[in-house]
Parts: sequence; C-alpha cells; structure tokens
Amino acid sequence: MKELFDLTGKVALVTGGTHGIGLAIGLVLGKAGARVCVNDIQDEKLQTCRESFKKEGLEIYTLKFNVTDEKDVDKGISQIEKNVGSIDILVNNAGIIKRIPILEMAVADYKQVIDVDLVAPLIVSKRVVPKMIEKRNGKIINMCSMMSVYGRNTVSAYASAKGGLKLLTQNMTCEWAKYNIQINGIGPGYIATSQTAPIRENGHPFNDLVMTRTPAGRWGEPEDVANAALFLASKASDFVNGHILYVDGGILANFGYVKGENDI
Ligand code: NAP
Ligand code: GCO
Repeated sequence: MKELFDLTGKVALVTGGTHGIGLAIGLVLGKAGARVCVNDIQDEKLQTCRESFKKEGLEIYTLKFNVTDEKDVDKGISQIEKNVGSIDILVNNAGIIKRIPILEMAVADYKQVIDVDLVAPLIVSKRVVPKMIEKRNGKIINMCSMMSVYGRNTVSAYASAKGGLKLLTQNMTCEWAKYNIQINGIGPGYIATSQTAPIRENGHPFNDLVMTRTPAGRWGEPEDVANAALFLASKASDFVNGHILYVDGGILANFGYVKGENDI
C-alpha cells in the first residue's frame, strides 16, 4: 500500500512554493521521496524555503523565475531539466489576489491577476508537458479555489482566473490524458496563509463569516491542502483526471445556517 504514495525517483516542481500552501506541498512531496524544485521571484523567500527543507532533512532545488514570463520559464525549466531531471509532477501553485471592487479596479490590475493565476499555469504546463508526453507519464496539479465556482465582492479578477483554471484543467485533460498524464485541480476553501491574513487577523469580520460558513468550523491549514496534493501526485490517482478536488471543510456543501439555539 505504501508504494502507492511513494514518489522516489520523481522530480516535482512547485511554482511559488517558498511558503504557504506551496511550501507545505513541497515538503510533503519531498517526504514521499520526490526530488523537489521550487521557484519564486524573491531571493529572501527562496532562502527561507531552503532553511525549511534543511530543517526537515530534505533536499531542495530552488530557482528564481517569474511564471508569467515565457522566456524566464523556459530558462528555469531548462535549468531543472539539466541539473535535476525532467519534471514528473508539476504543481501550478503560484498565485496572487487583489481585493478591489470591479468599478474601482484598474484593468491593468485585473490583467495582472489573470496573468499570474490563469495564463502562467498555461505557460509553465506548455513548457513542461512535452517531456511528460515523451515519457508517457506525468502529473499536473493546478491550484484552483472554491472561487473556481463561487464569486464574492472584490475578488472578480481572482475568481475569473480560478474559474478559468478549472476549465483549463479540464481542457488539458481532454488533450493530454491519452499520454498517461493526469491533470487535476485542487480547490482549497479558506486556508490560513499570508494571502488570507488581511481578512482573517485582527478581528476582521470576514473571519466570523468563514467560521460559520465552514461546517468544519475552522480555517484550513496548508498541510490539509498538501495531503490532497500527495494523493493527486501519486499512483493512487492514476485514473483521476480533469477533477477539481475541493479541500474546504465542507464550505461548498453548505448554504449556511442561522446561528442560535437550534442552529437552524
Ligand atoms: P501566498 O502565500 O501568497 O503564496 C503565493 C506564492 O506565489 C508566493 O510564494 C509568491 O511569491 C508566488 N508568486 C506570485 N507571483 C509569482 C510569479 N509571478 N512568479 C513566481 N511566483 C509567484 O498564497 P497561498 O495562500 O499559499 O496560495 C497558494 C495558491 O493557493 C495560490 O494559487 C492561491 O490562489 C491558492 N489558494 C489559496 C487559498 C487560501 O485560502 N490561502 C485558497 C484557495 C486557493 P512571492 O511571495 O515572492 O510574491
Ligand atoms: C477571499 C480569499 C479567497 C481565498 C480562496 C478561497 O478574499 O475570498 O482570499 O479567495 O483565497 O481562494 O478558496
């Protein structure tokens, strides 16, 4: 049974994986035996990532490239292929969010979110997948969101990108599953990271909403998402394709309730 989740001999790239959900994913894949590569755009974050892996006694290959820049991506992936090996597991994790009402949001801001959260997974996957096709083997995990299916005020760019990423995941499946490549998404609910800190900390009222709308009654942890990524990166999911695995404590299953005596 253990061999189902054994990633020994596999090369994994987690984009934007120096902290938060990406770091948790990299550590779990490393503990499962994969040789993990992580990219970011800030040197100091790459340094802290190396320290996190060292603390766990794990090897890590870090490099700096911007996932929205095709030339930078090509250079970075070539570096990985030369120094580590061709990528078997790609986690398109890098992402940004801008919480701005539509009427106040500059089109440039909207486009920047779309570039990082939707176009970049396409750029990186197009560069990585030819070797997966050659090997007739590969795993691609696109970091979607519950915002792939829900909107909410101020996150129009983010939800547009994550909704598109759900459908891009399905279209990648239509074109690449025949090469024994499994392409799936993970849709986290509300996870305690730096990305959600502004709406979670210092008594922010949004925290109350998340706590009541999430049946599990808590924020998710990066490790909750990482465990789902291990499943989708492993042999255990070899017949799972085009699927978005929601890791959300039940929030998508829940319309909501009136808090009170009977919790109706
Ligand atoms: P995070 O802490 O903000 O991490 C995002 C990572 O992406 C950072 O390491 C960031 O690097 C990197 N990044 C941003 N732009 C990049 C670029 N152009 N090139 C390379 N790397 C870039 O966010 P998180 O909460 O861990 O989220 C990780 C993923 O999960 C994102 O796709 C997010 O949308 C998704 N997600 C998060 C939640 C949640 O509740 N936290 C829920 C659903 C989905 P820098 O820090 O150096 O900019
Ligand atoms: C927000 C949050 C969400 C989470 C996540 C939920 O402002 O509503 O940042 O967008 O990041 O995507 O799944």
